[in-house]
Parts: sequence; structure tokens; C-alpha cells
Amino acid sequence: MDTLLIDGTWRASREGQSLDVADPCTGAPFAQLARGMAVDVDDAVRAARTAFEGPWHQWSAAERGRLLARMAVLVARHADELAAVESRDTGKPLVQARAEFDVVSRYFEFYAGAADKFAGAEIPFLPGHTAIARREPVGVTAHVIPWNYPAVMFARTIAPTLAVGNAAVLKPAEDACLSSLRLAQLLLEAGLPPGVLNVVTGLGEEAGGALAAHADIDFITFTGSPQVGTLIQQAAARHHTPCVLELGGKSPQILFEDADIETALPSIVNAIIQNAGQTCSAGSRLLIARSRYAEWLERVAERFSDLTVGPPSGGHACGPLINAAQLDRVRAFVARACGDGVQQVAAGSIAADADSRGYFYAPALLSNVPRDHPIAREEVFGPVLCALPFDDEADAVALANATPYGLVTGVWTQDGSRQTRVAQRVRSGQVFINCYGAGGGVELPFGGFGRSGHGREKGLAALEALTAIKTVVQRYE
Ligand code: TXE
Repeated sequence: MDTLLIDGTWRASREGQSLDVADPCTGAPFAQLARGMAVDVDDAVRAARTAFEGPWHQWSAAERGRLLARMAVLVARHADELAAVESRDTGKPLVQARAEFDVVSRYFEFYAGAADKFAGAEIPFLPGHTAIARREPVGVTAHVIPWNYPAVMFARTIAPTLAVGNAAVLKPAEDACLSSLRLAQLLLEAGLPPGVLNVVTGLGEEAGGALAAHADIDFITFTGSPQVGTLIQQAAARHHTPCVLELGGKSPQILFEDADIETALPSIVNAIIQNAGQTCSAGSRLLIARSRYAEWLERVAERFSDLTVGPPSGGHACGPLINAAQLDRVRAFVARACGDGVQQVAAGSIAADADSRGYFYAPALLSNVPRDHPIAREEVFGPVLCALPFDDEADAVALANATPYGLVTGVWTQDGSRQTRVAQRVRSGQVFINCYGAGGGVELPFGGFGRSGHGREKGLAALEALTAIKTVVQRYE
């Protein structure tokens, strides 16, 4: 249970308490974690501060880049072993977990390359003066990440902060954090100095709450629910700590009447099935031109009926949900909707090799969904796709924008002008045209509008939030 990494050493929590980690395929505990508390968070923040002000500060950008490049290679070398850990912890199919470690490695590769190229600027100013806007690391950064893509989230948030020279404290999710521990170990092997990355496992309201409220952090990034996002922002406000929040979505895929349906279909199904729908960018609403609604709904329904859900190595479309609370949440959303007249037009099946104690949920395709029903507006975070018809382009855009969220939009049409118009009018942090979520998108800035949060991660945009501009003006004779 030595799962706290503080100042380069693995140890238990000071109070000696622990937590069980359950297998979502069976509900049975198979590992234990240290239950970090506020005192452990204090230790971690202190270690990070000391490291930040110590030799780490003297590392050149090129040296930091080289360290991240070594990490990219280590992740690739250990990808099979890491994928097995991730798949066991989350229940996700082994092939999906394996593919995610290509993305993890790519994050380290991308930010390795960016470390010595992300720079400030010289500003034209008065004669006899030189003015520069330096980009400096913000200092100690805090990272609270969720359980849906634990390793990808680790890489997405830790690689950029190390690239610019910050020191970090990570609070992974109690439901799935074993890959984070292994990745932290690999970073030490890659040569990361003690204290530059600290990890505190524990419960959200304990370790996470203490980290967000800590007076000595300089930045906090959070991915999770809007409810906890509010708490994080309130805690951060007390110390004027800047924060970036990524809080999920209710992302639409818009099928115009001229869409190439053969290309769109697999992408549409994958966007809601991947990770059993527990994806912030899941395409959970399918908006179909009314003239094609019945025909295309039928095509999607055929695919849904063929989907099976089961254990990670069984070759199924998806695995279980993460825990009993998620399963209850998804069931409750669908039961309420069906009680209100929503129609379940197709469903996948739970495979015979799935353990009845596991948190499996058969994918559901819903139609006859009122536009203002909670299931059409709220994030379900399960393999549940709501189909809704629209009348024309203006109606499609209005419907796409008719939720409190604004994370991702898929637009399927052959009409180039329409592609541009719709991309400009949807309130959405990312827009994909004739594709959806293509290729992992390590390079692509990501974040939302409205209840999806604020600030941008991924790509070079992540480095802006993780650095502060210092303006230096020098007068010369
Ligand atoms: O999230 P939580 P949960 C959404 C999704 C899901 C719902 C609930 O709709 O159904 O949230 O999931 C930590 N102070 N997303 O309950 O609680 C927690 O330990 C500080 C969207 O699992 O927000 C974990 O590390 N931290 C999503 C992280 O917050 C706290 C990903 C996320 O957990 C805390 C996950 C507190 N008081 C869920 N309470 C996305 N955007 O991808 C919890 N945490």
C-alpha cells in the first residue's frame, strides 16, 4: 500500500489508512491504495515546492525535453504490461487499453519536442528599450484526474507541466489509478529528480479537496464532474489560484441529408461505444435530418443490436462501467426516459462470459426523445445514444447548442459552405467535419464552453496555461 509518491519515495499515508480497488468486471477487490489525507497532501506540496526551487529550476528546456523523450520510449517499451494493468483496473477491452498507450507515449513525445520551442516574444517598444514577454513556469501545479482514461489523462496533464519546468502534485481517481503509479515510477526511471512529481492516492473529498484548497499551489487542473468542478473552482478562488476545468459534454453528431452514411456509421457508433460511453467527448446525441431520420435510425439500430459487452479479453465492443454508482446512474437515466415516453429502439447484449456481479450495461439507442428531456441535455456517461430529428440547418445548429455543455461536435455533410457555417456557429471546443475524434488528437487544443469547463489542454495551448508571462523592459544607452 505504499502508493504515495512523495519526494521520490513511495510510502503509505501518515494515518496508515487504505482503500480497496475493485475489479469492475466482478466487483471484487484486487488491490489496495494508501488513503492520502490533508497531511500527506501537505508533504507532497512541500516536496514539489522544494524541487521547483531546487536544481530542477536549473534544467535547460532541452534537458527537460530529453527526459520526456526517454519517457516516451519507456512507455512504448512497457506498453503491453501497462495495458494489462489499465484493462484490469478499468475493465476496458485489452486492445483499447493497448492503443491508449500509443497515445500516452505520443504525449511524452509531443511535449518532449515542444519543451525547447515554446517561447515568449520580443515586443516592439520605445527607442532605447528592449521589451520581452518571458514565459516562465507557474511553479507548483496540482492535477486531479478521473478514472475513465487514467493513463491518457496522466500523460495529457503531466507531460506538458514537466515540459515547461513546473513541479507537480497528482491526485489520481480512487476508482482507477494503478497505471498512474506505474507511469510515475517510469518517470523516475527516465531520470526525473525527486519531488518534481508527487502522487497522492486517496478519496476525492479528502486528498482531492485538500489539494484544491492548498494555499501553496500555483495552478490547478481538473477533469471530472461539473459538481466537483464547482468545488475546485471555489477552493481555488480562495487563494486566487488559476484553474483549468474539463467537465464533460453532451456532444452532438449532426447528420445532414447529404452525409456519406457509410463512412459516418462506424464513427457514430464508435463515438458512443468507446470506453462504454464513459468518455467526455462521447458523441451521445445523434441529430439526423428529418427526411432521412427513419432510414438512418434503422441503420444505426442494426449496428447496436450486434454489439456485445463483456470482459476485456473477450473481443467485445465494450467492457463494464467503472462502478456500481455509474451503473445505477445510467440505469436511472434510461428508466426515467422510458417512463416519460422515450423509446428504446435497439440494444446490444451482455455476453455470456460476463460475470453477473460486474457493472455491465448493454448499449441502448433511444428515439422519440423530447428536446428538453434530461436525457437529451445531461451527460449520462454510458453507452446510451439519443437520436433526434432536425428540420433544417438553423434547426440543427440550435439543437446542437441546446445543452448546457459545449465540448465536441461532429458534422457530416458534403457541402463545403455548410461545413464552414456550422463549424462557426456551434458552441463547441472542437468540431470534427466528416470524422470524429480522429487519431487521439494529442496536438489539438481541447476544452469546452459553458458547463464543459474552461481553459484548454492538449497541443501547445496547454503550455500557455502552465506558464506565466513576465514582461521585462530594459533601457539601454
Ligand atoms: O466524478 P468526480 P465521478 C462525469 C460523468 C460521471 C460523473 C460522476 O458524467 O458520470 O462525472 O463521476 C476527484 N475535491 N465525469 O463521481 O467525482 C475524484 O477523486 C477534489 C466526466 O467519478 O468528479 C476523481 O479523481 N477532487 C469526466 C475526480 O475528482 C474531488 C470524467 C473525478 O471524480 C472531489 C469523470 C472533491 N470534493 C466523470 N470529489 C470527464 N470530463 O471526462 C471527487 N474528486
